[in-house]
Amino acid sequence: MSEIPFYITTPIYYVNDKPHIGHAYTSIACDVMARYMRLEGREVRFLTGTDEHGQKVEKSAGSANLTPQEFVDMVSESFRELAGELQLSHDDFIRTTQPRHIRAAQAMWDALMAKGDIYLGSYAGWYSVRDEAFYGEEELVGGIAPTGAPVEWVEEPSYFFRLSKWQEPLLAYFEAHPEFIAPEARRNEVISFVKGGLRDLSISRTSFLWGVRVPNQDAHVIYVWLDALVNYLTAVGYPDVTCDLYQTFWEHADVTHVVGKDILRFHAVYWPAFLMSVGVPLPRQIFAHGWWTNEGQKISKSLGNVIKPEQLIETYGLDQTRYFLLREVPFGADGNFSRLAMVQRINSELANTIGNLAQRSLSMVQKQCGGRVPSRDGMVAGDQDVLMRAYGLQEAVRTSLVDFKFHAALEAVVEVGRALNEYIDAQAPWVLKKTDVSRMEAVLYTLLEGIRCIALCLQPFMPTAADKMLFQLSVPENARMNACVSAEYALISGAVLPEPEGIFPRFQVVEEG
Ligand code: ME8
Repeated sequence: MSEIPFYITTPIYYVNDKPHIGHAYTSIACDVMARYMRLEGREVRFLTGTDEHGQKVEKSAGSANLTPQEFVDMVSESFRELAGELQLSHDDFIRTTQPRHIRAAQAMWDALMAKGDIYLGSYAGWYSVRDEAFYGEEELVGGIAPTGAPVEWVEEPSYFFRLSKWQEPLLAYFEAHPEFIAPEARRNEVISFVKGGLRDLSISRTSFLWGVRVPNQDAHVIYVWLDALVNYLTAVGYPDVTCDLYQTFWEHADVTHVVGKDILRFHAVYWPAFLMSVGVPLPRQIFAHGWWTNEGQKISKSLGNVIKPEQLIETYGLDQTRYFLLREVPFGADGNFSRLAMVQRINSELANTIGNLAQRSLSMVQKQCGGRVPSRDGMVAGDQDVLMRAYGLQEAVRTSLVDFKFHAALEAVVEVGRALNEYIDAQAPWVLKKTDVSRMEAVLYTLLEGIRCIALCLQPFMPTAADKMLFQLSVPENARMNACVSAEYALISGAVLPEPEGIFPRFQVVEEG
């Protein structure tokens, strides 16, 4: 087990619009990792928050007839509420309009300037407000950005960052740290982008005001991406690099930024270049996950098919929503959201496999064993084999999560659930109760112990349901770490168990339309 502190971040979300399923997805993934690492016994810090400056936000505030400050206060609050609804276990929620961040962004500017990496020039080129990104003429496809966003011609005085100077150091870094950008396919894309040549980057704007002022240059605001990326440092105390928070969670930590593939370039090229310039250590990893579509279509406000996380939670339950999003699609790949797929996953894996197993086993223990953990005296080698599979989950989940393979970790857990269902059918404890009570008890003990391992492994994914399962098994709070998925922490025969209750209800498929 690694003793190195773990710092994980979501992107900070733009407050131009309300949160949707895409934001929920990234946040849930980070939450699962944060919870998992805490259960590993590591020191963890988990950051999320909102990106509140820039032209896009300024325009949205104007359309809403609010001042930018009123607007960002309102929308940022809806992201904070979402964090609560998703039961995120974040340690901090950062807003780029906070004084601590303005100070950090300006300090970063000063540091880049002191290194001689900023110069004054003028920008003439294409800009997309929707992407908050500059595009070269050759990148445009039929007059619009490669992302499909409209662009406008911009000519204004601007400060530049000497990004071109960092092309070779970046390539050398990628080569020396193959884990820096994941998954592999994304890493290759970034490498070919950097090999294609890096132009210096415009890092200030003069045509609007809603941003962090460039120190001593009131006409300029800092480019929103430079401002935004610094948030990860602000939240650990930058520019005070001697403080405990910075020392623990930046200088000596595994820092992981989880982002959608849309914003990988900013994180894997610009961000490390800024950090190299000022001599701040680089994060350990940038993981870019895939993109969700809705019933096969791009999710967009104009198509009117935005999926609101709170509606999913209301209909299917929070744990079920968290489970589906991470189970359905490998984390680096694109995914398609469909209600049918969601109901099928919930019914087959949660209700039929895990819920049913727990319900069957626990209610039999309640009736046949007086509501106490049964005796293991009658156990045979076959039961031990079943338990070894369950204990093997500790390692299976660990190796999957190290690579962000949430779906594989959950598959391993469900697989043990299926094996236990086969075991219960084959052993038929309802027959043994008449023929061999000692064997019946041993079988029920094996089942409960297997369910305990499943519940422990599900904690980061489905905190409420896992807690209910562990409560029903009378597993104390201090025996719920990942290391407890082992024989050493096995249930103790005779321990009193509460009345069992169903955990995962089945869903009826309701025809829509
Ligand atoms: O880009 N599928 O903020 P943003 C999967 N402020 N993930 C999705 C998604 C989808 N359909 N839609 C959004 C910004 N996301 C900047 C970030 S960080 C220093 C600044 C998720 O509000 C995904 O994580 O546009 C994506 O990267 C992020 O939301 C973009 O959020």
